[in-house]
Amino acid sequence: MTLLKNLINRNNNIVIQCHDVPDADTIASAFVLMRYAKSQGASARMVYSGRSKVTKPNLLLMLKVFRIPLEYVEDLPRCKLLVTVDCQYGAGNVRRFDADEIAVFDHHSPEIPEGPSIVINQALGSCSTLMWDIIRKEGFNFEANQDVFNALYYGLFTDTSGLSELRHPLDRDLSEFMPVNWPLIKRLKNSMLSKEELDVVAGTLSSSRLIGEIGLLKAAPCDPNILGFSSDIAQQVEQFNGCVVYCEYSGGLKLSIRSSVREIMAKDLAEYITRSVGSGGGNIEKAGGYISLECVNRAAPGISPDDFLRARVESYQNNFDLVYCGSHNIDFTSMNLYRKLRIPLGYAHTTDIFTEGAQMSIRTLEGDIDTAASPGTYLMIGVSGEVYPIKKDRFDESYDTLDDSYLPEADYMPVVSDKVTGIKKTLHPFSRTCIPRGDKFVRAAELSRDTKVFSSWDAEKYFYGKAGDYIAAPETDFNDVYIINRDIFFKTYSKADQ
Ligand SMILES: [Mn+2]
Repeated sequence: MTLLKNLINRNNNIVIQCHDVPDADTIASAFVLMRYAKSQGASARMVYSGRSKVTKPNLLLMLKVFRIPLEYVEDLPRCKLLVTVDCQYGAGNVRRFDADEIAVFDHHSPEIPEGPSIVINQALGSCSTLMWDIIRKEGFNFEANQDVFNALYYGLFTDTSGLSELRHPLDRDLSEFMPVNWPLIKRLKNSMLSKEELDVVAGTLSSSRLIGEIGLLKAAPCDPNILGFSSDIAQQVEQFNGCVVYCEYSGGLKLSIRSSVREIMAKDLAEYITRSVGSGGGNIEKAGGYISLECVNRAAPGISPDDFLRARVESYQNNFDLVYCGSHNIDFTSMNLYRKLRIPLGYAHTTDIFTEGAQMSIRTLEGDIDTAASPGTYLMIGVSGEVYPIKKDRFDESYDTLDDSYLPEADYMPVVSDKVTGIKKTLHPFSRTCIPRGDKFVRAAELSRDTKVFSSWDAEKYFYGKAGDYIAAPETDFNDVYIINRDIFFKTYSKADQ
């Protein structure tokens, strides 16, 4: 029996708790859980606590239009089962109440020990995504509960700055699951700001400093949406090639990050700034992150969080190399020679998956890749589940095929969808095994500094190598530079005699 069914079967009276200072994500997560519990014959109530009641105009509107019975409580009598959503029981952002049994559903970094009823997936952009994924797998009828779906969509929408910071393929899957009541979402979306918050935005914008070529702006403590809103404005400033807007937020600093040039991808800047002191992610132009004060104090005792952040923004700009394919001066000839191991990889015929001509989108952990189904195009599946299209001619000269199916050791099995019909298929049933033919040699070296490689065929993205990853080029063409992830490098290459 699944965790959720089990919890509900054993407890017919459930208390679902949102975090203090609730947001749309925690409210939507509690709402779907309450509706699901009721569909299973259990009764549930939704509560939140903390120092203040909800005042944000969009949230008041959300509670009203979906008729969500969210109760503010100062105290809560001991209950049998307490479920916290979008937060972790015992953490600083949720008031602690007594209960016989605790369950947790969240998508923030884990702050509590693991347990049988603790479900935390920090790869997801919203807790709404987590709840939707769990509850749809229980066979819940979303068609008959459109209000719940609209609430979840809005939860995801607000936690990802209007879907612009979708992190995980499941976030995208939720955003496309069913038609949404867009006029309603639009109304909610345009009730974001109170007059007081407009003043916070004004204060933030007047605090801007230029660090190297990146704008750094500090906001008074505010809702993350206000940060995102301010950073959307700062992004458009000519002198800023990127910007970082931040404020103090529940035991740390909350960051909103934007990029305006090819040389900076917002998600990499977010990851760099928060490395080992928090978490960060997003996409090319927009990203978000969080730095924990406790981690900063440990990593840099005596340094204020503001100075720490400033130093990170500075060092990001000084600590990576740029490599432009076709015009670099890297000395590959002096690097070690490596042979590509003949280990099995996966491949799939695009026309086995969809009919010829279909426009397809491949959803992978690295993002979406678009291509058309054609007899001349195959998909390659790497040892870690990475997917990329390859021309049939190139494939035929490089690989021998086997009849076995292929299953990589991947966290997320790639999904392909027809962009017109929306039909989605898992790649696994179509994948077969192939083995690299002949000997492929590359010159490669370990990176001592973070490096960005700009290829000639992608004007928007670059390959990002962290120190410790490998930079490589085929023995036959030193202009075809690429980065190989350290783990994948050791799995797929071995040192060759010079
Ligand atoms: Mn959330």
